[in-house]
Amino acid sequence: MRAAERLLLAALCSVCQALQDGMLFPTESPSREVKDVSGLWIFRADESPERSRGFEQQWYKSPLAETGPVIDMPVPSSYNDITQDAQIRDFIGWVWYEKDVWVPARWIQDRGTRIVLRVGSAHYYSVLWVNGVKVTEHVGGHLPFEADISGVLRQTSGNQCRITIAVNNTLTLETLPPGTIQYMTDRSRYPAGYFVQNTNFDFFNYAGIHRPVLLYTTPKAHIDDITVETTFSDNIGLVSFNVSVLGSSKAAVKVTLSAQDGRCVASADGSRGVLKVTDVNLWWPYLMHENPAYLYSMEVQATAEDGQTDVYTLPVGIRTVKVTSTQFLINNKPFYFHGVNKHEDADIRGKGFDWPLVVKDFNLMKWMGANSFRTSHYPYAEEILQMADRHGIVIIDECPGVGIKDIRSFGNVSLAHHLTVMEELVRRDKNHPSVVMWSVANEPASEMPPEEKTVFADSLCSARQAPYVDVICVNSYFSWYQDPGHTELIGLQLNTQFDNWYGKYQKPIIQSEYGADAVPGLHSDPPMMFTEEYQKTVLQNYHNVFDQKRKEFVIGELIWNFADFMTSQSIIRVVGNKKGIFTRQRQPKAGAFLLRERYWRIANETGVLPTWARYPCL
Ligand code: GCB
Repeated sequence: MRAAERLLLAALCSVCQALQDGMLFPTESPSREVKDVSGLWIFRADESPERSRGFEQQWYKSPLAETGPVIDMPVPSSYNDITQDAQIRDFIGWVWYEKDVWVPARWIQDRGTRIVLRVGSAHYYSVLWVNGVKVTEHVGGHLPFEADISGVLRQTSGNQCRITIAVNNTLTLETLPPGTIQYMTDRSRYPAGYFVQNTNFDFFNYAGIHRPVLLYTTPKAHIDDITVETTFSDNIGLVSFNVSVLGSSKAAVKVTLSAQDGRCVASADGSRGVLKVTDVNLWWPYLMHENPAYLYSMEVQATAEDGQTDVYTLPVGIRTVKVTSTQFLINNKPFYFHGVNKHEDADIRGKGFDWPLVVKDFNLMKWMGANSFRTSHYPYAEEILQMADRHGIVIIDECPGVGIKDIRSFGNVSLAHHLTVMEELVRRDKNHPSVVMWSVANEPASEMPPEEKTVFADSLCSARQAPYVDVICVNSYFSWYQDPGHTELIGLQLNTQFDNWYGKYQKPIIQSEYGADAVPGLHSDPPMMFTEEYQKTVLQNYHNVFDQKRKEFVIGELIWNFADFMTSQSIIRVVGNKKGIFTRQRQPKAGAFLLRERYWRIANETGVLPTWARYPCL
């Protein structure tokens, strides 16, 4: 294991460089093809004591099945809950994935075609080979990475393509989230070489290839990145765009913006410019407007000197975001976040991307009148952001800076990696109208005096960060972690919390977490901890205070959590965290009905609802 850890650290250093290329979501167009190579892969965990056998024996050089026993593994999925083997569930170190795919012959033959291999995400550190040749590596578990594999395919065995991906879930002081590997040296209690992975976050460290693996093509001269920024004045929408093209220095760029009915509403030539849209349809959040989530379609064409044209179409929502000392404004109108915190988490698949789950979750959020969610505690799949764009669900987009509690995670290497991850996140998500805020970290011990080693911090934005942020997000668990059982104290303590933060910084506040565990089906009256009645009572007490403070400077409330989720095993978790208002299988607890009533009531007070949506549950 030590070798694997060393390998991980060495790679971290080599990859900590500034980003150069864009990372547009792969879509088909007249010039681009996409081939999804997710599905059934084969898999082998490197169970050697040092986890280094795969590298020593070069498992990427030959078919994985020739190196030893392999098993089937679905992609995307975490590997942890797929088998009956606790060793696979709790595995730490390198696992190996492999799949043979066919690449269309014309992709290979046409030398003007660029072939890219893209992994939506793999947790945590990945190395990729194609036909035994290393094509890239990536540090970080929640963002995409890709490699141009045209050269490798053309040099090796043509259109047969063996993709090998080694993934290591080890977390160190310098990863995001951080962790430590602890070797247990007391031989009377632990066998030789015994180690555990320690972390300071409250969700299971699911690992594997979590999002789709795609092959896609572009012409050699291709649109590499597009950045749009939007604003409006009266009924004129303005879309500034910046297109970067790689592979040609003189490509002619043309940009066309179309309305939902296909009508062209503006166009321009050149790689930078501003499009003017008269009678603009703004992008509005769900429940704030009769026609929310309006998306234009921006088609970008780049024609290179050789006459080849690359075409990419980007959905564009025109909206503005502003923050005052007491309000959050979308399109200059006050927006109140009534929403949820989520996790990418489900039975069997762990953190694996799954369309049925995504669609079910959006249906549940809309059912309960939620207008927003936070991507606690890491970036979610881009397909989820696209859903949010299309449904008008507002997003606070969080980086995986969670559990940063150890003083040794505050050094320059950690900082450089944190900056790289933030850059990767913003590069990927900057054009989504649903994303209105970046969350840099959850509950870091940034208030910690340098000499201290570990400190418990209970607010997402701790005091040392507050001067630098636009919105203060506070997590608190009165009557749960503090004064357990005493719901009668919530009113006093929550009022004090809000008044202290606002008094000190005069910035708007979101209650970014609050809640209580409820084991579904457990009841007691008067309420006791862990029952559905207790969860409801905690929520009601918080809501009473929110209702006073939202008239002043509280701009949102996000329940912890949307659904129950898996954690590591501990004496405070009963098969995972049970603070969900839905079970892990997405069935409502009593708290879900309470929130549903509340959110629709708030929406009816503050939004402009379409007739179908008025008072659905009041
Ligand atoms: C928190 C954390 C979240 C935990 C939650 C809890 O403050 O931000 O990750 O799951 O509390 O339930 O303890």
